[in-house]
Amino acid sequence: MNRIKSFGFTIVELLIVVVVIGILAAIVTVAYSGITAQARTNQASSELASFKKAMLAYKVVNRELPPVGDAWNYNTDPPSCATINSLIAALSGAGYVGFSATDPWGNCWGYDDNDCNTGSLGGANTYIESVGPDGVNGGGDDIVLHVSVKEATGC
Ligand SMILES: [Ca+2]
Ligand SMILES: [Ca+2]
Repeated sequence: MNRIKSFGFTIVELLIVVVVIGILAAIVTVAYSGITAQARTNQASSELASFKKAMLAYKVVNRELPPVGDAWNYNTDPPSCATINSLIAALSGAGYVGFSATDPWGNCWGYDDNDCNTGSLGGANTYIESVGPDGVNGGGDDIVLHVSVKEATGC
């Protein structure tokens, strides 16, 4: 066997060590990315729950989810930032602050308000959502939170 004089290992032994280190590094990388993805999903759910809490508190005072007397829908894919920024401004004006316009993947939250709407949009759900890791609407990874379910009356 050819031995490297200073270490006493064969080339084959060194190659095996390198391959084992590579496999371990790959396992750690995959495990870490899975943990990161789950953490982001949990963060998105937590932030959506915070939005919902503030929105329902807003409704107690204003008798309607923002905006009053109109319908907001993000209408684009991924969601435009204008709608969520308007929601954040409305909540901020009512004293509910600290909300980010973007989800953990850097896309703006989608917000579709139908609360208290009349006409064709009357009685539809109001929801706020993240389009998820894929950055587009749908695909099975969206995180959607209904804020108010079919409240078209009593507003
Ligand atoms: Ca409304
Ligand atoms: Ca998606």
